[in-house]
Amino acid sequence: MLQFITHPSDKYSIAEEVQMAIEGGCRWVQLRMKDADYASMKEAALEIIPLCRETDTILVIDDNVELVEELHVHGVHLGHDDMPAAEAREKLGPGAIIGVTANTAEEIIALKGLDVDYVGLGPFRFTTTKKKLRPVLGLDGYSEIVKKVRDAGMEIPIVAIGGITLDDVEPLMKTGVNGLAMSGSIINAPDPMLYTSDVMERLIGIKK
Ligand code: TZP
Ligand code: MG
Repeated sequence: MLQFITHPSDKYSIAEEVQMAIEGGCRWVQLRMKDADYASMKEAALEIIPLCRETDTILVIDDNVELVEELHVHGVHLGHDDMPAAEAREKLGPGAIIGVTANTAEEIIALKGLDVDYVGLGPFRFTTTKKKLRPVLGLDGYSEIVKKVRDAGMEIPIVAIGGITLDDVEPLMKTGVNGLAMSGSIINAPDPMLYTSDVMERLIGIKK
C-alpha cells in the first residue's frame, strides 16, 4: 500500500498533487500542510474530498482531529506532539482510521492495547520534507524494528516513511513493512503521475 503525502510545491497546488497521485493509481492520501492555518487546510481538504470520493481513495489528515471531525474524512495521522491516539479515538469514533508516527520498536510496542490502525515508521533516510527529523533507520533499522514488534505479538501495519524513492520499494518491502509513504520523490518527479504508477507497479509485483 502506498500513502501519498501532500507537500507545498512551487509547481502544483495540493489538489493537483493529489489528482496526479490518484491518476497514478495511489488510493491513500495524507493531507499534510504543516504551516497552514485551519481555514487553508479546510479549503484544500474540500478540494480533494471529491477526488478521493470518486476514486474510493482513503483520505487522512495530518494532526488536525478537529478538521477530520468537521469534514468526516476517513481519519487522522498523529505525530509525537499531537493529540494522544486514545483521545482522538474517543472524538472520532470506532470507524475512523488513526495513524501514529514512530521511530523505535519501543514506541510501537507502547501502542499495544490502543486502537491504532497503522504506524508511520521513519525516517528511512534524510529528507527535507520534515523538520526536526529523528534518527534515520536505514534498511537494517526497519528489519530489526519489524522483528521486535512482531515478536511482541503485534500485527499492526507498519508504513515506512522518509526520503523513500522508487528504487527503495523492493528493499524496504523485504524488511517486512506493510506499506510505504512518499511525498517529495513523487512531487519532484518529472512526471508525478508516471512516477506514482511505477511505484504502484512495483508494489503490486511484491506478494505480501
Ligand atoms: N515523517 C517522517 S519523514 C516525513 C514525515 C512526514 C516526510 C516524508 O516525506 P518525503 O518527501 O517522502 O521524505
Ligand atoms: Mg503531527
